[in-house]
Amino acid sequence: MLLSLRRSRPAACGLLLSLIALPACAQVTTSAPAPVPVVPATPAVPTTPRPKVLLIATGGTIAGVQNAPGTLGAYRAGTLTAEQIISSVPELARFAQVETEQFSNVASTLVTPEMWVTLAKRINEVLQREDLAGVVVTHGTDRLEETAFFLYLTVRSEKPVVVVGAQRPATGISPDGPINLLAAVRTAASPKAVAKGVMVVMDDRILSARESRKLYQRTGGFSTGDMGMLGVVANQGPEFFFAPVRRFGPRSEFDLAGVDTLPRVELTMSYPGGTGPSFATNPVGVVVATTGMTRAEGQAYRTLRQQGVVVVTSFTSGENVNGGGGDGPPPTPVRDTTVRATATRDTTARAEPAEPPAPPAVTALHLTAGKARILLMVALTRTKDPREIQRIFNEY
Ligand code: DAS
Repeated sequence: MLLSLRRSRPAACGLLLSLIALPACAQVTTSAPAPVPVVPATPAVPTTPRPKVLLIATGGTIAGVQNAPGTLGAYRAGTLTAEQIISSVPELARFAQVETEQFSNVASTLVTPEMWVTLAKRINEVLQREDLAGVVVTHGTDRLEETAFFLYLTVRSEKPVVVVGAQRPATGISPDGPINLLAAVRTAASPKAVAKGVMVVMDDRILSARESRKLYQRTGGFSTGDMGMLGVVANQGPEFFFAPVRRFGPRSEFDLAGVDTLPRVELTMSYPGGTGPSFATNPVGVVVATTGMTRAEGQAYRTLRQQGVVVVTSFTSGENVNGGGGDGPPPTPVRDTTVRATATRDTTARAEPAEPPAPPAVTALHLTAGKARILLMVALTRTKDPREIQRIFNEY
């Protein structure tokens, strides 16, 4: 039932009411609804050919449905199908011919690295179609930045790939999914988006998948921080101001042919008083988020390196750029052949036995530990040499 304002009201409330003071001055009552202008449900579709975009749906809040629609209540992510999602945004037809494919329909916490591999292979395959301008992947926001970064590393095409989600369910109040989807499709359909790498489009912002992060669970929550946006989806469509310059797309060396699973890489954190991890069975690699390690942590990670585990350090904020990059000579490998001298009471130097050598640790450049883990997993499909992996971290 609709609510309307009763017209007879106290005189003092006249001007005020027409501005802001509705709750104080107006009596709210129910009456027959006023006629509402009829808005055509389907916008005029241009007769000129529109670019083809494939929407690959994986689930998430953008496909979420509530038990009590139109409330702030709980909802089930990954409920609407790809077809249902696009049919709720008729405006899409003005800008693209959208085909759909249902890859999965899950909350993104259920997306696994094996699913990344299958998804990336599928996108690489479909982008070979000459008639396809680009791909949009709909995805839950909880793990959106991870999937997008994996695709950034492994999709070897210049065509636009846009990952998009929503912070409010499709049946909620003011859902952001429809406008995000429209912006994503317009971006994927645009020649301006070619050779920009995999992008995340949320809240009219075009973000590089390398840098995009979910900072909070409200609209506007995706950001690239200091690194800035690539562009904006304005009324007239996507406008780019910047382009990424690191390795991605056709220049990526990561070929997933023959890869079905990714090497096991663990994620750890260094903290005051920390002693470092120990594993029942060693992983192939470890990424540690750290601003600096305790002695015990340093020793624990050194032992892991001695045992052949590739160790990557990432600054806790993900914002640091010191380390293995730059144009200078590569960092001197840690030789660990030093014989340490300990001063004794009678000042005679006594030699301690040398520690066994440890391969160097790898430094992540401006990557969160979560993204460094993904790059390490992908790098380990090609090499286990930490110097070569440092080269990869310097380039991507
Ligand atoms: N947190 C939800 C989302 O924002 C669910 C998910 O990630 O799938 O999409």
